[in-house]
Amino acid sequence: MDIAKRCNKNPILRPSDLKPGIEGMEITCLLNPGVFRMNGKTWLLLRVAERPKQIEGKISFPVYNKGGQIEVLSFDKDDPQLDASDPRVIRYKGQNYLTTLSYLRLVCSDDDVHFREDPAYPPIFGEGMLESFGIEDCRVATMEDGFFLTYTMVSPVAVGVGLMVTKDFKTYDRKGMIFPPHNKDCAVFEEKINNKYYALHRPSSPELGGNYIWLAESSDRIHWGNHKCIAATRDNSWDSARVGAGAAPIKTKEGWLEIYHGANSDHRYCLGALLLDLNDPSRVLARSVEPVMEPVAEYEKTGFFGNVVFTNGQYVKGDTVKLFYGASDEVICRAEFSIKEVLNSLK
Ligand code: MAN
Repeated sequence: MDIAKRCNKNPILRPSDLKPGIEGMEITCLLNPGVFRMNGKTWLLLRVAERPKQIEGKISFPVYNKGGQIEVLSFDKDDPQLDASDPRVIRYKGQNYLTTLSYLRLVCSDDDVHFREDPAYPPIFGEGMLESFGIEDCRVATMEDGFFLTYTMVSPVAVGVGLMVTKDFKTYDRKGMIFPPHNKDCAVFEEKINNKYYALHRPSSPELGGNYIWLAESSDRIHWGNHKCIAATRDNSWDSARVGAGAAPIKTKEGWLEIYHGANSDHRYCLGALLLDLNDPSRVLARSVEPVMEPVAEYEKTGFFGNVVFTNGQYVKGDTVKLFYGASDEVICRAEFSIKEVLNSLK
């Protein structure tokens, strides 16, 4: 059952709405924004994915080299050593590469439909070897002492979770990798529970286990421990292959409500909900049997990588979750959920 109310202006942002941020590149995709409210406006921290204009018979994409400069790698499409069956990631001689380079870019809006850039807020690019394939899918936790940004660091050696802290989105304190590989989809709870910080994260365990949602605790948000698996994939279900947290859990009277993504083996990405105990978030009180949102709109079914609705950003106004999401790994959309309706769907 799909209980999302989609914005009738969707998609609200497309690659052609912005100018490329890296010289010589095109914007291929806009994806999965982090969301926060600041100065009475809604802000999206977009993941912008770029690559050079593609030439017939070749696959070319940018990476950062050891000196931190952009370098373009190029492969022949008919090279027998190349596996280019996935538009997002290719394999050549045993090494994986991303087909685009992602960085983060801020846009803001007064009406949640028309977004614009403000030159006072510069883009955030990957830095250093652990981000040489880019940075992606940033969650923004709005906390008493600043904004805590958790994002995916991608490089030839790892996919892991990085943390940056900012008070103004003009300067950033980079804390490095807080969850080592393979890990992504990290959402920090926006307040302490019994004097501890909590975060959801998604390690991958290829031999035993899989791509499951875990909970961790911390006293400083940099060092995390007491990890517990709270949601595994479910056989023969819409979330049979991978699950991962969306944005920071929403505090409700009935528990922490988390909107998460799940995919099956066909890489069809839907959203569902988890309800966690207010005092002990490792206790799962309820979980969606059916998705609360599925890729059903045309822009969710076709695009750079079709059949995807993926979220890692929202804000709450009364009973409404204003959810922003990436559709088909290409365009940015908005939908609303009634918290009451989501909670009822869990009963
Ligand atoms: C997966 C997809 C890609 C992403 C990489 C690295 O292949 O989610 O979009 O770029 O992982 O995180």
